[in-house]
Amino acid sequence: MASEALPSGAPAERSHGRRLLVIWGALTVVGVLLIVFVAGPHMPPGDFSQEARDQREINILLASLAVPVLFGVWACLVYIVSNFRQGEGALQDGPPVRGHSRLQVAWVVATAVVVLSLGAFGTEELLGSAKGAGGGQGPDPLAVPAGPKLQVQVIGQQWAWTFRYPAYGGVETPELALPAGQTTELHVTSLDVSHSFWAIQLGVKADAIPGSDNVTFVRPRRTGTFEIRCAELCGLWHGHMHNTGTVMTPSGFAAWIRQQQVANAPATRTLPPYSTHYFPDPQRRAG
Ligand SMILES: [Cu+2]
Repeated sequence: MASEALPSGAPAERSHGRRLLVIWGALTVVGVLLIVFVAGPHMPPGDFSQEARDQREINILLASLAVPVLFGVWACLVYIVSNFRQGEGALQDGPPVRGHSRLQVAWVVATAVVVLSLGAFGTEELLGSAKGAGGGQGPDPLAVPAGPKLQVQVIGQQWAWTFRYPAYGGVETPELALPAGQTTELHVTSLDVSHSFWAIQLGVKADAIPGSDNVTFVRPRRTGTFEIRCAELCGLWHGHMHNTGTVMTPSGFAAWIRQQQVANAPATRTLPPYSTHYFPDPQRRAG
């Protein structure tokens, strides 16, 4: 019944609105500061590469945008429940509130601004920074990094990863080691079903699809270990398909690859020469 509606702009309503606005504003400021300065530096994926940093910044941005929405809903809920509870013995509903054009306009405008800004930001990121890092699309030819690149083949199969270094006599290992400060060109493929190679802290994810050579690049900035997971349900033991990779110093990597060559020697010695330089000739390239 419109006649019983609270008159828009009444003093009591305005003071409730102002109080709610102050509570919401204070919660939002504290929440955003905590997200940016306390949680932010620890947010995934990490700081191993520029891609990982970019992804972390996007996570911080999205979390910061979620804070005012979340606290807005919580503040309204708690404030309304604690201030406008129906007393004991009430037998009928309170009067309905109809129409609050300023609130409606503010709600539509604020929502539209958030959604359209995120849409514009996401489009710019997709178009402007195609560094070839994952997505299963293969690299944008214009985004292929310049300079020498270490080629590593990443082979998924149910349910393990194998890493192959064609430049080092076809060394093959279940461990992924990369030198810091050097661009690596990862060629991701699969022997059986679709998998997804996800080096989490490196910020790299690329689909591993049989017959496809899915190329992605990464330049680790520092040494340390990172997680590798299969990010696509690939069968019964999909959850077992994880591993730990290592970023080494260039000299540490050289020593490691020599060890691997020695360990691989009994196998590679007996193989025909071309096998030591195995690199797949894919049925098709991704992208
Ligand atoms: Cu899997």
